[in-house]
Amino acid sequence: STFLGTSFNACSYLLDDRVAGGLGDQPAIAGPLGAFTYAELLGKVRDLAAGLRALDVRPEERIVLFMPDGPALAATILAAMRIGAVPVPVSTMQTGKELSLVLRDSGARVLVAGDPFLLAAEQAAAQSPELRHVVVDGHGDFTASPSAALHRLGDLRGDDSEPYDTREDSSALWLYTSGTTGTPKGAIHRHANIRHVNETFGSQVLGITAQDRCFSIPKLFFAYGIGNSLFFPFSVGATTILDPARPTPASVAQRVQEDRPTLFFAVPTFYAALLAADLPSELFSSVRLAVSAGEPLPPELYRRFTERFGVELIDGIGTTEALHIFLSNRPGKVRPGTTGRPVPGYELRVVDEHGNDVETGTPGSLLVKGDSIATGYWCRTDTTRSVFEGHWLRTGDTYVTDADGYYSCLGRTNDMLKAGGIWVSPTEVEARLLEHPDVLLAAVVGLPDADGLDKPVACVVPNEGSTITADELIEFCRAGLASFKRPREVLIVDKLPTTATGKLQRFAVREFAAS
Ligand code: 3SK
Repeated sequence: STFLGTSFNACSYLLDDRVAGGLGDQPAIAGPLGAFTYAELLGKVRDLAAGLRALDVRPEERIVLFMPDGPALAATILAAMRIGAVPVPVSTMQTGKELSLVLRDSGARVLVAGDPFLLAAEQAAAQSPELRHVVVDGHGDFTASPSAALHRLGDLRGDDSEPYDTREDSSALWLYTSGTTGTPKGAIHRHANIRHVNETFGSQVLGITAQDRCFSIPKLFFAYGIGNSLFFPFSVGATTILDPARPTPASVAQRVQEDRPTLFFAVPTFYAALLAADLPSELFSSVRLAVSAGEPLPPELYRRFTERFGVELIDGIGTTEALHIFLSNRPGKVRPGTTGRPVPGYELRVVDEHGNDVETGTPGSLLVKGDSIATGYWCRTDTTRSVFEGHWLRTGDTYVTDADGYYSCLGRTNDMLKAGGIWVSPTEVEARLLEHPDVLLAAVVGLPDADGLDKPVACVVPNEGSTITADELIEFCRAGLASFKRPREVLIVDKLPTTATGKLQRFAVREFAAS
């Protein structure tokens, strides 16, 4: 009935349809945690779906997934979608405290946690009174929280033949992001959003086919990663290479040599790390196309990577709120130092502070419209209303276009920064520094490193008489924050630049720290 909207379930579309279309024997997943054909994966997903239903998980209920990349995480995401529940894959770089905030914010009653992240999961579960079930993947010990029953993922099974009748507009996936404002918030994605990113970037920019093998450095808990490693390959019957390892040039080189990807995805910081490592120039000979996103790719990195490894590299930009890339260079038509042109299926605008379109060559705020835009943030009405304007999403980036229609990023419109393609809130790092008894004032800004990529740098005013050192403060941040948020440099100063009303002048901090 039109009253209920059009039926569409992302799990059936990504998995059942491949098996029904004759690709059951095609490899769906490769990598160190196991290989699965599409038919085998569907069997696993049905088991998990039945097991989750047996735990009384209802449609629309959130299930937080704190797991490494591998078949278990992919299958659990799909199983949750299959029963109309909402998978919330979250960063495994989080501390137990950060995870507990997400558990409480999302109202999840079920947490699925995998080795080797059980300790942080245990701490989080102990602080999350609404949790009813913790499902553990792996053999590690886990002390259940007072409110939650403990289960093993391998024991979840049953016969779940039919996917739940979700609609195009039903919630399919939440992704937590601290972009745009600094506080983590859950962006709500519909089942239909997943189809849209496949039909746009996946099909029209990557040109993905069943012969492709995708390998993404960003993990499945990132919007960038879940598109690269799950949505694009499964939309055509291609293979995804899932690696639980924390990526280093050595671990990636091994994975590439063993699993021979054809599509490779990373962020500029990782391309810089690959170039700095001693790797054979033929390492990427199986790769037909490399993709960069997360932060702008400096033209020098583009040149060095393409010359050294002989692989085309396209730079694009997406946001968690748009689910994937909506502006991108195209293979064979790259203009280094730009983010390329709009991906078909998206409209872009560059506007001034009054919301009027600016002329070509004039900087303005970038807005995007397309069918993969999130419906909003969970329980953040004010922020939702300022970031989502009708059909348009405010990206928070300042852009300029040229006469040929290429877009170039000039930076963020606010103070947020990205390190290694991941959002870092300066205020969160400052708050951590201020927890140190020797710190009086702190200001954090993003400054380019030797490769031209932004990293957090702090200016700190210590308390009188303190002999605290920069290294001690960096270690203090590493201990209390996800490690990528730690300042890479701390400058000890006598005072911070402020306005007459005492407001921090972040631009002046940036100028000072850069000098
Ligand atoms: O940061 C990006 O450029 C990005 C790309 C794809 C999907 C999601 C994001 C945040």
